[in-house]
Formats: sequence, C-alpha cells, structure tokens
Amino acid sequence: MTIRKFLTMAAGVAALAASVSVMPAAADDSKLEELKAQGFARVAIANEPPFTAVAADGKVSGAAPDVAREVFKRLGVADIVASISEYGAMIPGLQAGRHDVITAGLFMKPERCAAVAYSEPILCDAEAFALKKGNPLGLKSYKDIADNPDAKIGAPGGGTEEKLALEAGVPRDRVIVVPDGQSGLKMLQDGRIDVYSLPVLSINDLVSKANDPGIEVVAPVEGAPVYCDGAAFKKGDEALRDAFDVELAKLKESGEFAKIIEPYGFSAKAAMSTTREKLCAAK
Ligand code: 6CS
Repeated sequence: MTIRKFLTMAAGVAALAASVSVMPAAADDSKLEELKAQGFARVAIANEPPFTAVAADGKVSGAAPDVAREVFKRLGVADIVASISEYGAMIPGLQAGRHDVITAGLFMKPERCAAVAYSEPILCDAEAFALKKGNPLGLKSYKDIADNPDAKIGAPGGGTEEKLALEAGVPRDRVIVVPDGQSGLKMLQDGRIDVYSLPVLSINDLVSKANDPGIEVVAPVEGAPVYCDGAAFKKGDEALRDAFDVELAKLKESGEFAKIIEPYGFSAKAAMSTTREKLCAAK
C-alpha cells in the first residue's frame, strides 16, 4: 500500500470516528422504555406513615408511593417495587442505580435539588416534636433544644430534622440518629431522648397509634419551615422526570391527586400552590 493510500484511508477512519463521537446520545426517553419493559419502577421509601408505609404482608402504601404508582401506571409502567432506606442513604442509592426514583417524602432543599432531578411538589408538611406529657423542658423550637445543655433530640439519619437541629446549634452529641418511628418512640419513653422530631403528620400518626398518655405533640415546631417533597429522579433522567410531571399535572388538574393524598391528611392545595423552582430556591 502506498503512503498516499494509507494516509487517505487513515483520514477516512478518523472522519468516521469523529462523526460517531458527535452523534447525539440515544433518545433519552430510554429510561422510561426500560421501566416499561421491566414492568415496574424501583422506588426508595422510608416506611414512615402516612408518607410511606409497608404492611406486614409487604403491601406498600402511603401517599408518596400511591401517587407514584398511579403516575407510572399512566406512563405504561405497571407497578412499583419498594425498598426501605434511611433518608440519608436515598440519594446515594439513587445515584448508584439501586433505585429508579425516590418516593418517600424527601423534602426539596437546595442541596438536594442540586443532587437529584425533582418532580413538581407532591406532599407538604411542617415539623413536629413528640415529647413527655407537659413538655417539662419547654421545647418548642430547635433553638430551645440547643439552649438546654441537657436536652437530647432524636431524628432520622440524614433527615431534615437532624439538619435543622444541627443548624440551630444543637451539638452533634445531643442529636441522636433514630432509624425509624418505633425506635424513636421507645427511646422517648425510656428517657434516652427528650424529644423526637418528624414531620407533623408522621408524628401524629406515630403518637396516635402509641396510645401513650405520657407522650404529647408540639406542632408546628416554631421557626421551622413548611417543606414539600417531590419524586426524586437521578440526574440524567430528566426526560423520565418530565414525563412523570406531565401525568402528575393531569392528576392535579382532574382532582384525582387530591383524592389520593388527602385521605392521608395531606393538602393538595399546599402542593399545588408552590413549585419545584420556588422550593429549590428557598433558603
Ligand atoms: O425529607 C426529609 O429529610 C424528611 N422527610 C420525611 C417525610 N420524614 C423525615 C425526613 O427527615
């Protein structure tokens, strides 16, 4: 082969390689097609009623999974399959591909909005304290806990309440990570913590089922914002998130969204009166 012929061939190969490398990525609705073929979406939940719940027989319910199940059904994804995760592990699990979406009441906050692709708002709630009857330490805010050197707070690991307590100045050694509601209640009853903090509807659900006259609820926590969650998708799955939002908007418009979440105690109006953009920008 002459040098001339070799150089001509090499130039052709280089041009082909260049054209392949600039070809647009596969249509990014491939994730939705993947879930349709899979027959289900793998969702991360926490098992914290009424946001998310897993019955003894394994049945998944709660407002967040119920909305997601209905939206995915309309997208042609037959069902959802849930795995329980601590809040702080949900985003790493999503990013590692263990979940297709987080549907757990994972509240929108700027740092989370930077890490995932949230849908539009779904479930909104304020924060609450469960504490000993009579509130002997007079705890009404996270700052009250910070100001009392003897007060210990229990909260979910990587959760909003843990962060609010730390930001209010509660030292790390007085913020106790609690894996789930039942553990938090037991720790409160045993005096290992002085207050257990979750969103209002979660605390009310837990305390009402505990049927313990020695426990009372303070809600809303003074100075703490009302948060809203959205379904959280992996960065890169924005096409799937957008498709989810289209069906979510239809549910909101038709009144079916309210029919799903309001029996759990959530307000459709609260979710429909704000946006992902506003919530992700909130300080
Ligand atoms: O988004 C969060 O971090 C919080 N969301 C709920 C529904 N419960 C506790 C958790 O800290």
